[in-house]
Amino acid sequence: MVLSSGPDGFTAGTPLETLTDPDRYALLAVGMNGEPLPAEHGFPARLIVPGLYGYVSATKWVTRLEVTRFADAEGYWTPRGWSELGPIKTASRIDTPRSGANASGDTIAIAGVAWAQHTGIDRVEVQVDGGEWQQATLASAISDDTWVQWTLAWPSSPGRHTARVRATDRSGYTQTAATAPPAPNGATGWDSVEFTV
Ligand SMILES: Nc1nc2c(c(=O)[nH]1)N[C@H]1C(S)=C(S)[C@@H](COP(=O)(O)O)O[C@H]1N2
Ligand SMILES: [Mo]
Repeated sequence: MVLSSGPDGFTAGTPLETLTDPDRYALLAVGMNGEPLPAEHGFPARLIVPGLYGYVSATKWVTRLEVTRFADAEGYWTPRGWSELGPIKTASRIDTPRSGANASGDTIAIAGVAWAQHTGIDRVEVQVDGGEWQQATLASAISDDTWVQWTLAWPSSPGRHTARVRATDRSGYTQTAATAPPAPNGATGWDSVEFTV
C-alpha cells in the first residue's frame, strides 16, 4: 500500500493497485475548477482516488508518499475504529424538499443526488408515504465517479408526507434498508424526509 502523509499528522493507507489502476485515474491534484487548489482543499497538492472514501485516500497538503505494506503501517483512522479499506458505498440523498419544509404546488419536485463511484448509477427510486417505489429521472452524470442528479415530479396532496430514496448501481446492487453508522466503513440505509404540503 501507499502511506500518504499530510503536515497535520493525517495519514492514509491506499492499496497500491488502486493507485496504479490505469482505468481508475487516481490523481495527485493541483487544481480545482480551473484554479489552483484552495488551501482548505489541500494546496499545493492532494490525492483523489475514485471509489475510495477520503479517510483512506484523499490526503491534503501531501508531504510524503511511502510504498509500504498494510502489515507494516496504518492510516490515521485505522487504530481509531475505522476499517483499513474504505470503498465508497452506493448512496443516494434527498436534497429537496428539506426535512420539515412546507412545500406548495400541484406538483412537487422531489430531487437529490446519487452515486456509485466507479460503477455508475443504474436507477433511483422514490417512495412517498409507504406507496409504490417510483422511478426518478436521472440527469446525465459527468462520469461514473461523480454524483448524478435525480428528480421525481410528484403530484402533491395536502398534509404531512414522508419520502424516501434508494439507488441501484450498474452492478445490480440496490442500497440496503439496514442502517449503519458512518464508522467503521461507511453509512447505509435509505435517506428520508418529512414535509408538509
Ligand atoms: N492532511 C489531511 N488530509 C485529509 C484529512 C485530514 O484531516 N488531513 N481528512 C480526510 C478526509 S476524512 C476527507 S473526507 C477529505 C475531505 O476533503 P475536502 O476537505 O476537500 O472535502 O480529506 C481527507 N484528507
Ligand atoms: Mo472523511
